[in-house]
Amino acid sequence: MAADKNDQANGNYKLQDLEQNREDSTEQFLTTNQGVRINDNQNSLKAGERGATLLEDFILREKITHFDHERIPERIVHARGAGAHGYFQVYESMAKYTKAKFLQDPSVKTPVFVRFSTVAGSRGSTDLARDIRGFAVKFYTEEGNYDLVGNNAPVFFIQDAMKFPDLVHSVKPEPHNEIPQAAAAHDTFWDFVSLMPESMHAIFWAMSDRAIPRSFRMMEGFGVHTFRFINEEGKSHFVKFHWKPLLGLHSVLWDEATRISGKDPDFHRRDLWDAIEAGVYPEYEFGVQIIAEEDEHKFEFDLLDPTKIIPEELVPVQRIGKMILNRNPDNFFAETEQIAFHPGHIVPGIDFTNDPLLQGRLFSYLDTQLSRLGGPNFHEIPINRPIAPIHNNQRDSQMRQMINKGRVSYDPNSLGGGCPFQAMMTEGGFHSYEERIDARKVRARSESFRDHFTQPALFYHSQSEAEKKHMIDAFSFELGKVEMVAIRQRMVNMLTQIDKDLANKVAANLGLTAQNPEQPINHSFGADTDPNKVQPTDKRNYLDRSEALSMENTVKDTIKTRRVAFLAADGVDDDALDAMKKSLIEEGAMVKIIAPRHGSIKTAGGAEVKVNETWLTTSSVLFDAVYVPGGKTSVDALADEMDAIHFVNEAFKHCKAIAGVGEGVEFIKNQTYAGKDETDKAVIFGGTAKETAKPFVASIAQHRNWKRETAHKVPA
Ligand code: HDE
Repeated sequence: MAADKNDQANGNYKLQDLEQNREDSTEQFLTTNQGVRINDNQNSLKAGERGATLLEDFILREKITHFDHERIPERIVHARGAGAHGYFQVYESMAKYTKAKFLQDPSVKTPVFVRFSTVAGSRGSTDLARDIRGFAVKFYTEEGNYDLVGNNAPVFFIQDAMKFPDLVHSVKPEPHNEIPQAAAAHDTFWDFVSLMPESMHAIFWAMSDRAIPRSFRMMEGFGVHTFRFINEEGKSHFVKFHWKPLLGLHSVLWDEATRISGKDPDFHRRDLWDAIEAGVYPEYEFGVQIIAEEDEHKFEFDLLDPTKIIPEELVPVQRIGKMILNRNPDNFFAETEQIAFHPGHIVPGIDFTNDPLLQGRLFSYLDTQLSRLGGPNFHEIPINRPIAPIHNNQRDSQMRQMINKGRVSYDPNSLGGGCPFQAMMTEGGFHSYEERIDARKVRARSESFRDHFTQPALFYHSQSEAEKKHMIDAFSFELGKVEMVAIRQRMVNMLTQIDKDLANKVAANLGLTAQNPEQPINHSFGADTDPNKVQPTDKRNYLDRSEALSMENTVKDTIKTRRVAFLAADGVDDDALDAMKKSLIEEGAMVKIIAPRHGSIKTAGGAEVKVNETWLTTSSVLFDAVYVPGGKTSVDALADEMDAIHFVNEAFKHCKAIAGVGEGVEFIKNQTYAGKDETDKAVIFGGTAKETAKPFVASIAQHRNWKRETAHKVPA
């Protein structure tokens, strides 16, 4: 594992803490779970060689029994995920706003474990589903564990926890036939959301490119709810949390996503693993939007409403620290599967608001671990164990690890000298923020939550033309998979409330006409309220555009960890191969040689070059760019190979950078669609690899040439 030797130097106390549970079988005897050495692991104990197996065989029974019980329930949502260890450091003390210790001292490295996930699919489903991604971070702080359980979208589909089971039932596979897996594109989901105008903002994020990220390392994270920072004086500020990836925000195309799902359903998981193993550690800056308590009501939306963002143009995101993921788990089950996140795991200096979605989450996460991990001692599982000491009077239950000494398990006591003591606030004792409450007990929703259309419109209007087109395609695809025409119609009618042009385009693709709904149906405020009082309010306009919402404006100055395919065969030109490889690797890219067979190929100069993949084992959709070096016999072999031609065409279709030198130029020009358009700046031809490398690197850094998408239709 990467960074192993440096754990100590890293100051990563959590990794040291895990050491006591790590097991390594190297040079060890095979034993039973009782430590008895096993002499035959091939045969069960029988009454004669051909006789029945004996009940007495404790070795067989132990082995099979353990196997029979290997599985635990998968997470009800976010079942599919991948995790990594790392650490977090604050840039400068945030003492002005919060007393949280891990946000005070820039020299302190706080260990973290991060789990990224999709939401709807099962544990074995594809990484490339169109879905929101989970972005959950556990900080092992010296004051106890703090979990920031966020998503890669800053808004959620519902405003009140009461609706969560309905939302999840609607998106999960339909109950009668368990179809479709890991997809929102079916009737029950769109039936539900088309009756829930409050879901529109999150729906717009889910229909955008953000829902098909290129990598977990290239997506943002958001705490979603408004939280509180509390400082030493007890003063509260509202805060929204952000994660900003240093590699920028990048997505794949939907067509590509569906193909990746077949070629490598573990694409994101593998990408994270490979980057960490290669020592190119994923990095994210931690951002906060801070709002003074007095400004709570100054916005045209409610800070407690989880379907709203605070546009960065209204409150800038301050980048206050950095998280680096530098170590893969040793064991997926022990760490990534058993980690238990809970928004209620907070530390002094951070507190909740009354966001009704957050309030419901505070119940759900502890509860769900009881059935998922089997009992209330899940905090003792190594990955969940805090590095801060635990002392309390909780006792017993399944799988208890802690051996509590003494007679006393109650408080107050005199027999134990009154221990363990309550901590004063000055001693780090957690004290909930004393928010003033003076209210009636009601089952209701605030009127300030009724604007559902302004922010999806802001989101849509902030997208680039390419991104808008992708959203129209996404709505058309998803609704095209809905069988009930009435649901499609209700949904396009809802879209007219947000953007008429979008609604008309989607309607046209569905063979419908978008109509202004006389009154959008809204059940979300309660069935027995006067329907007129609960309708969404009309769209407003407090901001035309927010640059931060478009991925077009992201970082585009690096090709670190980008995967580049070199298509080559025997006779490939030595310089064309070596010089390009050197230039790309210098910039941090990952180069793979794709050839007609495994083993190695021989260059024109007689050198042996190891082959990484063949046409059979890989595909262009698993790469960011393609390069065809010269060398006559090499290029002739490619020209004979339909899969090689398809490889380039498909990369071209998906708007990727393509380069060729020497005879490679002729191959691209004569055999593929990529050579047809001389104005296409992301198709680069050169005489030598050296002169071609620079523009090629610049094109890969641009991620995609979206213009190509509208200019060319490629039958690949
Ligand atoms: Fe979750 N969510 N959620 N959620 N959520 C779970 O907890 C729930 C919500 C999020 O990698 C479950 O341990 C309710 C918002 C992530 O282990 C469960 C509501 C956000 C993960 C649960 C929400 C999230 C979960 C399932 C509405 C973004 C995966 C297994 C009231 C801020 C964490 C588990 C991991 C997981 C409940 C809404 C993010 C059932 C009731 C909003 C990233 O407890």
